[in-house]
Amino acid sequence: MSQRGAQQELSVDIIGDDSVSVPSHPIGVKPTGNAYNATKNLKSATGFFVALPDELIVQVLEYLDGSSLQKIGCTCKAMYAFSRLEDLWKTLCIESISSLFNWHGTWRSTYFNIPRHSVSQVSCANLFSDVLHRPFYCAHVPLLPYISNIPPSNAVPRLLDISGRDFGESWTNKPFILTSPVRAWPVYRNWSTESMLRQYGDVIFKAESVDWPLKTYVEYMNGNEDESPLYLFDRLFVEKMGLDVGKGGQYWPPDCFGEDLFAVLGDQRPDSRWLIVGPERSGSTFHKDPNATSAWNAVLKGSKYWILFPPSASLPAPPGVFVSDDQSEVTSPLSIAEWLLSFHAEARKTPGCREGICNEGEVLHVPSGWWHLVVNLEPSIAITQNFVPEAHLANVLDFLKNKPDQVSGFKKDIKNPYDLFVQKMQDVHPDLQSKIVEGLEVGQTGKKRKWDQLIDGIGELEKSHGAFSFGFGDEEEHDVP
Ligand SMILES: O=C(O)CCC(=O)C(=O)O
Ligand SMILES: [Fe+2]
Repeated sequence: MSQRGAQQELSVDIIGDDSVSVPSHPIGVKPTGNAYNATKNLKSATGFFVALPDELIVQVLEYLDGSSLQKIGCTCKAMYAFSRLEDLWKTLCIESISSLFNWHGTWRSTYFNIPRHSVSQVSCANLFSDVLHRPFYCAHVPLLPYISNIPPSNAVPRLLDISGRDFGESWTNKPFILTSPVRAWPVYRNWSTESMLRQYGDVIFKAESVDWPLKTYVEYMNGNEDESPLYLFDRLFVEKMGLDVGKGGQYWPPDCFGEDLFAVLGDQRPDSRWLIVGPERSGSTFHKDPNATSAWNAVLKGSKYWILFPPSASLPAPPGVFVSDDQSEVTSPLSIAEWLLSFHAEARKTPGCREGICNEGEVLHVPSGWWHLVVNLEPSIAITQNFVPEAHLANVLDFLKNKPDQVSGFKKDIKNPYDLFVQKMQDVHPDLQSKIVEGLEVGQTGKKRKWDQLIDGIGELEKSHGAFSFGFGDEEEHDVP
C-alpha cells in the first residue's frame, strides 16, 4: 500500500489527449510511501502519538468534540493535519447541526460557520500518511479510465424499446438500457436542479443520515469535495412533491416491464420508488436490490456508469465484495473510488461482468438478484422503481419465505410479508400461481429445488384445510425492519 502511495504521488494520469492529474493535497500531506525518501517527518513531533498507527490516531480523535479537536490541532503541525480530516468534521456536523445551516464548501468550515476562503492553511509538506492522503486522492482520482474502453462482451445492450412480450421472453434476466422511453415524461422535460429548487427548495429530503431542505442539499452538492458525497435517496418523493404517477401524470413506468406483481399489495407493498440526486462521483456501492425485486432506473439529468454481476453459485459476490453465507452481511471497500482503484481491473475480466453508461433520458434494467455498483459521472437526477415481473415471482416468494430477516421496506405492522403476498396473489392471480407451480414442477433444476423449499409446508396445509393454499398461518412472526 505504501509503495503504491508513493507511485500515486509521482504519477500523472494521461487520458486521451488531455493530461489529468490529481491535484496536490491542500495542506501538502503526501502518501506514506514518500516517507522513505524524506529527510524530515512531521509525525516525529507528535510525542506519544508517534508510536500509534495513523488509523488509531484518527480513532482517538473521533472521541473529541469540535472544540477539543480544534485545540489538539494547535499542538503541532502533524496534529493540525490530523485534526483537518474532513470525515471527523462530517460526523460532528451531522451530529450537531440542525437542518438550517449554510454549506461552506468543507465540513470543517460548515461546522464553524465560516467562509471557506477565510480558513487559514498551514503547509504540512513533510507529513506522510495514506490515512490522510487517501480520502483526498480518492475524491479526485479521474473516473474516465474506469468507464472507458468497455470490452464489447461486457457492454450492457442498448435497445430503442422492447415490447412487454420481448421483455418476458428474453430480457428478465439481462441488464439492458432503453434509449428512448422517458422522453415524454413531464419530469424529464421539466426537471433540473434549478427548476426543482424553485418549486421544492424548502421540501425536506433524505440524503443518507441527514434530512435537509433541497436548497441545502443542492448547495452541498454543488460545492463539496467528499470522497463519498452524501446521496439524496428519498422514498417519499412522490408524496412530498405532490406528483401524479401513471400515464397522464408526471411519469410512468416504461411499458415493457409489464405488470408489477407487488401491486397486489396496494398500500401494503414495500418501498418501491426513490428520487435519487447526487453530484459527480456520488453513487451506490455494490448491493442487490431488496426482496429479490428487479428495478428500472431512469436518468433525468446527468449520466451514470453501471457495473453489474449476475447471481451465481460460483461467484457469490463481485471482486472485492465479501458476503456471509446467507448473504445478509456484505463487506466491501467503503468508497466507490476505492473499489474502482483496487478491484475494477479484475472485475472487468470476470465472466458475467456487464458495464454500461446510462445517459439522460435513458433507463437501465437491473434484473432480480444482480449485484450492481453505480457512479454518477455528472451531477444527476434519477427516478428508480423496484418491481416484481412474472418471471421472478418465484425468486421473490423464495426470498420472503426463506430470508425473513433480510426482508426490508415493509411497514412495521406487517408481520409476515410472505403470507400477505401469497394471500393477495391467490386472490388476484390464482391463474399465475398454478402456472408457476406447473412450470417449476416440470423442473428447471435449480428453480425446482427452490420451489420445493418454498412449498414444503403446503402439503400439510392441504391436509389441514382440505384445499390448496399458499397460507402459512402457523409461521413464526417476524419483525421486519
Ligand atoms: O442511481 C443509483 O445510484 C443506483 C440506485 C440503485 O441501485 C438502487 O436504487 O437500488
Ligand atoms: Fe440498486
